[in-house]
Amino acid sequence: MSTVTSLLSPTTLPFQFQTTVPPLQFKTKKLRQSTPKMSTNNNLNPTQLITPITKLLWGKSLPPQLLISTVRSTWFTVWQLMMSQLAPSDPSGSYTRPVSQFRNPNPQQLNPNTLHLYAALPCPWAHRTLIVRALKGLQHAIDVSIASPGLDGSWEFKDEAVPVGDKLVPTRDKVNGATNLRECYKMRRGGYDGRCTVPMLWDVEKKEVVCNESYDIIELLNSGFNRVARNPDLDLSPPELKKQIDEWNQIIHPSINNGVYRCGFAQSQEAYDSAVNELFSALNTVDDHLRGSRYLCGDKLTLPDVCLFTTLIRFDLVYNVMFKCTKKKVVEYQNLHGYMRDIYQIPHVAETCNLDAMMDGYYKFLFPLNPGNIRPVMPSASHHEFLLQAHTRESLSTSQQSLQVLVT
Ligand SMILES: N[C@@H](CCC(=O)N[C@@H](CS)C(=O)NCC(=O)O)C(=O)O
Repeated sequence: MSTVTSLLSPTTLPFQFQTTVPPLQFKTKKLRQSTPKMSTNNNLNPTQLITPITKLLWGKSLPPQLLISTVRSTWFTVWQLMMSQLAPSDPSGSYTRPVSQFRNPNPQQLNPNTLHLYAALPCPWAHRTLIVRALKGLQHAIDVSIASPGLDGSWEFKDEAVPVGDKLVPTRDKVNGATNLRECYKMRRGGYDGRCTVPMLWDVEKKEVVCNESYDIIELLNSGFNRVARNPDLDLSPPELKKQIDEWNQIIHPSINNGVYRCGFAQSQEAYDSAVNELFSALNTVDDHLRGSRYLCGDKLTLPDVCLFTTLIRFDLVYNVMFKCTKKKVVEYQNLHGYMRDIYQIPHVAETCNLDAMMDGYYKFLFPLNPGNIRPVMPSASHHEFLLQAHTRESLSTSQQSLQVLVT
């Protein structure tokens, strides 16, 4: 991936330009005069450099037709190469999510006091684990290191960011002192050469990856460590709701959580059409259901609600625009937006939602889908203040039991 990224570094001209450019030697003096000064932080906007170079070589700007036809074919080829590596697809161009390598942790064999969670704020899969950790009251037992997206597409650890209110912010690697997540994965006995994804649960004593599959981690946090949890009575996956939970998971994971990625990473029109239809049909099903039910499985918040929430909170901010999930915004639905605000307002949930980090993580770092790196303005209905507005969904609850447990 770093090879692909470096091929596309902003300072590299498309290949065909390089081959057609006449030798530069005898013009270097003039070039130096007409090249704008580098800014002191080396943060030069490449267009500042390219325009004077093309003027110097051709005497004027490049003809738009030449520019467009050359860059179009070059860019499309490189985009396909890059997507095939970063977002693998089947022959029809549909995104196929790679499977996680470390699964099914056994709580009997784990000591919560030696566990450490690696997460990142833009990532919806990591976000699930941060929410369940907070709702269960496990923050004191299982500490978290929060990675930031790097320019080469990897997860990095930087110096502790200054907290904004009570929101979680990126941190350094608190247990391994690594500068990026790959280093941590590689520290396990036997090393590691696969995808280095967040969330990842790490055993500090054994220096081992315990699990890197978000649903396994939230099940573990929900029921595996009640002996140390401050909120042991909260059960987000109670046995009597297991059947409903499984049924919702079978809709929400493929069609919504992964569905938005299948829209954004589609590599053919057909693949996109099929993903986007499936996504909005699932959102309609959920919205209809939520008309008469406070949460997906009734009065009690359960794991599928947490999973749905982390996609919904990013939907209007990111997926609607960048992943082309354009049929509707969450704010336009009758029930989904109130439902999302209801969950946002559960104590400790808003702390896990760093809306700025979410926007930056996608628009500024998911380079293949937004090569210009421009971050659009945050929609007003996605602002923290708006999310705190009344939702009136309490009236759908037939009992107060679930809330009493949540508010401890
Ligand atoms: N199946 C995993 C997916 C996690 C995942 O895709 N995480 C992304 C961030 S949103 C990641 O770390 N990607 C880095 C990579 O693929 O190299 C889970 O649910 O835990």
